[in-house]
Formats: sequence, structure tokens, C-alpha cells
Amino acid sequence: MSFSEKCKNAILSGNISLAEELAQKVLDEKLDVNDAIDAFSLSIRKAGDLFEEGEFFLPELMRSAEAMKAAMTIFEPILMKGKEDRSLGKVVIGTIEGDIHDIGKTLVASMLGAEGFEVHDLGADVPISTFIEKAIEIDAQLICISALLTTTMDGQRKLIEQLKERGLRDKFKILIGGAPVSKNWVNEIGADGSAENAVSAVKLARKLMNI
Ligand code: B12
Repeated sequence: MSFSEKCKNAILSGNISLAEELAQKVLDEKLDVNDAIDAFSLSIRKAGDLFEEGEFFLPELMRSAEAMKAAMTIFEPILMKGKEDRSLGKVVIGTIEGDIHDIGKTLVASMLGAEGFEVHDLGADVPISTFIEKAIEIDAQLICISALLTTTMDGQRKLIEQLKERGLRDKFKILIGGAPVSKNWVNEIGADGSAENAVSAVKLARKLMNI
């Protein structure tokens, strides 16, 4: 069985210890962490598809998510390692209010941190005002807003609107992301960009900061 198939089995069966074992194997055998994250990400999305098709119910989706998080926790120190001694800029990141999905957001935060950004991760279900106050407080250059639900992505628009109302829009670059986010949505709400995964998010963050 290939590594991706093993990941899929671990995530779809919600087997936390197997997911951890596979992630640890990647580190022990010095395999490519990004490839492994891709394999796990495909697997958790498959769990989402099964949920949508009615094959999975919420408890099963939750168990799959627990297994996914357990694997990502093992990768976190590796993702954070390296370049933390320099700061490319200050970033505020979080998942917007009403939305508890945090796996993708945490990956983006870890990779931005590894790249050398100073990352302030506000967690999930974060009120719009908290994003704005934190960004002002730390004098951030970049605000990253994650939303995984079609119902919560409107929070990304509202956050930008509130910045405009307060005359603060030009003070920050704004990156948005999450599965339902499209280029059209970026244009519609006037964000500075979006990225489909953590690696592209880092590239785009660098570009926006002219690094
Ligand atoms: C895992 C999961 C859960 C877990 C979340 C656990 C956790 N701690 O995060 C649990 C089981 C708790 C859950 C709950 C729910 N979920 Co859910 N969930 C998922 C699932 C299967 C995977 C999400 C995920 O972790 N993907 C893996 C990561 C690595 O990918 P990612 O999140 O997309 O992130 C990447 C990119 O998007 C990007 N990115 C992400 N954020 C950002 C931010 C920036 C700034 C940038 C640049 C890039 C970026 O980079 C990331 C890394 O590569 C998705 C299915 C899917 N296709 O997305 C459904 C999904 C999002 N969930 C869904 C639903 C409906 C729910 C519930 C409402 C279910 C319910 N009835 O209660 C609740 C939501 C409760 C709430 N208020 O938030 C629907 C949403 C449908 C819709 N159109 O809105 C989906 C699409 C499933 C489906 N197909 O029906 N869920």
C-alpha cells in the first residue's frame, strides 16, 4: 500500500495513533513533509466529500479531523523550525467568527512562521474586531483571514468593509483563504489575494511585502 493510501486509511477511519505513526515515519525517514501534508490534506477532503454525500456523519468527520490534527501536530515543530531569528513582517492570522475550522489556517500560520514572518495566530472563531484591534496593536503589515464555510466567508468581506470605514484599509495587506474562496471573491471584496495552500500563501505573502 502506498503512503498516500495509508494516510487515507488512517484519516478516513479516524485512527489517531496510525496517523501519528505515519507522520512520525515521515520525520524518522526524512521523507518530504510537504508531500506528506498534501497526502493528509487530500484524505481529510475526501472525508468532507463523504460527509457531503451522506456517507459520513458528523462524529465520523470529527474523528477524521482529530486524526488529521494529530498528524499535523507532529509536523508543527519541523514547519516552525529554521528562520525564526529574522522577521520578514508582522502577520495577524485567524479563522473568522462563526467558523471553527482551524487545520488549514494553522498550517498557513506555521509555514509563514517558518519562512520568517512574526505570526500572531488568533485561533478560530475570531471576531472581526479582534482581528482589527490586534493588527493595530502590533502594527501588522498583513492580515490573513481563513473561512471554510460559505456562510462565514462573508466575514472576510465585513472585515475589509470595517477597515475601510475606519480609514485603515491601506494600512494592511489582506490575504484570504479557505476552500470556498475564489479569485472572484477576492476581487468582489477587494482583498489583496488568496492562496489554495500554505506553500502558495507564503509565496504570495512575500510578494505582497515586496520580499
Ligand atoms: C475537517 C473538517 C471539519 C472539522 C474541523 C476540525 C478543525 N479543528 O478544523 C469538524 C468536524 C469540526 C467540522 C465541522 C463542521 N463542518 Co467541516 N469540514 C472539514 C473538512 C472535511 C476539511 C477541512 C480541512 O481541514 N481541510 C484540510 C486543510 C489542510 O485544508 P484547508 O482547510 O482548505 O486549508 C488550506 C487552504 O484552503 C488554504 N487556506 C486556508 N485558510 C487560509 C487562509 C489564508 C489567508 C490563505 C492565504 C490560505 C488559506 O491553505 C490551507 C493549507 O493548505 C471540510 C471539507 C473541505 N473540502 O474543505 C469540511 C467542510 C468545510 N465542513 C463543512 C460543514 C458543513 C461543517 C459543519 C457546519 C458541519 C455541521 N453540520 O455541524 C461544521 C462547522 C461548524 C462551524 N461553526 O465551524 C462543509 C462546508 C460546506 C459549505 N459550503 O459551507 C465542508 C466543505 C464539508 C462538506 N463537503 O460538506 N468540519
